[in-house]
Amino acid sequence: MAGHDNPPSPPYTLTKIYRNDANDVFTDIGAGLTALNECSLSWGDYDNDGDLDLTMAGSIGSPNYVTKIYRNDANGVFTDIDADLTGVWKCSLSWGDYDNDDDLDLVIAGQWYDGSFHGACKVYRNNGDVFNTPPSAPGGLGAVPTGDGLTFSWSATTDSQTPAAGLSYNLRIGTSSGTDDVFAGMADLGTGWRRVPATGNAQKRLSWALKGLDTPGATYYWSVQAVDSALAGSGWAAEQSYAFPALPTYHTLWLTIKNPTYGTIDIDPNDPNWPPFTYPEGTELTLTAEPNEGKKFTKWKVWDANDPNVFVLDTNNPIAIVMSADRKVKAFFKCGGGGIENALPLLMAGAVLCGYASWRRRRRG
Ligand SMILES: [Ca+2]
Ligand SMILES: [Ca+2]
Ligand SMILES: [Ca+2]
Ligand SMILES: [Ca+2]
Repeated sequence: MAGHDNPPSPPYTLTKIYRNDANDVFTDIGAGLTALNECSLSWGDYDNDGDLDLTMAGSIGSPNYVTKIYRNDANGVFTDIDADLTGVWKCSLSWGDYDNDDDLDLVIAGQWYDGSFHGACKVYRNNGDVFNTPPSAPGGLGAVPTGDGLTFSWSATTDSQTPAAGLSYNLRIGTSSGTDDVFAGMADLGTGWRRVPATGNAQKRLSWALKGLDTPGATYYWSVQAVDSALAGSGWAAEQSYAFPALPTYHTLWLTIKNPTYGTIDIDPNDPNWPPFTYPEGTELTLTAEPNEGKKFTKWKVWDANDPNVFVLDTNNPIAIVMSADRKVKAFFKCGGGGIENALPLLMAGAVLCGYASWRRRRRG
């Protein structure tokens, strides 16, 4: 951090590095950096030795402005390399390998002064002779459904320059193989070449739970890459996919009755006219009755076909039933007075219709 403080006595500006010591403890490492105001800072491993170096620009007391690169010499020592850069304030700066030669170059923009103020926007090419190589692709990929989404995980990987703890990870997810239309990786889908000079979207995570990825019938194709401290991306790990089972969403079953008082629906798993499925435990089954020909809905009676002792009587329409076990169900609804008929679950020409019921089921998270 850098900028203007407001203590009772000087110095009024400061630039500090706070080391994250975990558990919300941050410790000033006393890096001895030039104090700046109206400034900007950016980390990047310009010398490809695997540690993050620091560039900074700003005012050291207007109208004196500097732009500096501090090389990270480990153990909290940062050395000003006296790079010959235009000093600017009210500025912005950023690392990126614009010429694709595997070292980080620098872009700066801001205001400089030579008796009057001028704007500057410059790209500085890094002419060093130590070059970065990309990390190895992560392995150990896995995805499991969790709540209303998927949790993706992978194993840490390695890099020839950046220590494993300094690597970040970048996830992509698509609805077909080789795409990232669900969650963009902002990297070439074939090679992993990074289109943005940035750490990976998963940062240092080795697993990431993303909500909203639970569409029945959808298959999600995904991969992950590692990004090193010079912002180079590895190739993509071998693509994985996770498929949610397709669920039939609606069945409209016409009820026929001889005496137009009651209707029945009977899901027979052996009946080729109806999907031969069992409703799995946890499924929410919604039954909607649509009485026909002036009849009035009055009551549901729903059996568990596996256990005739389990049934639901309900006068609400629709009703929702959560399967307490894997079950086949059998339902009747009443739309008038009289006795129950043993009707067939098929639309039969010439039969009198009481109405129809629609079934809808969905997975519960
Ligand atoms: Ca470095
Ligand atoms: Ca470069
Ligand atoms: Ca270069
Ligand atoms: Ca590297």
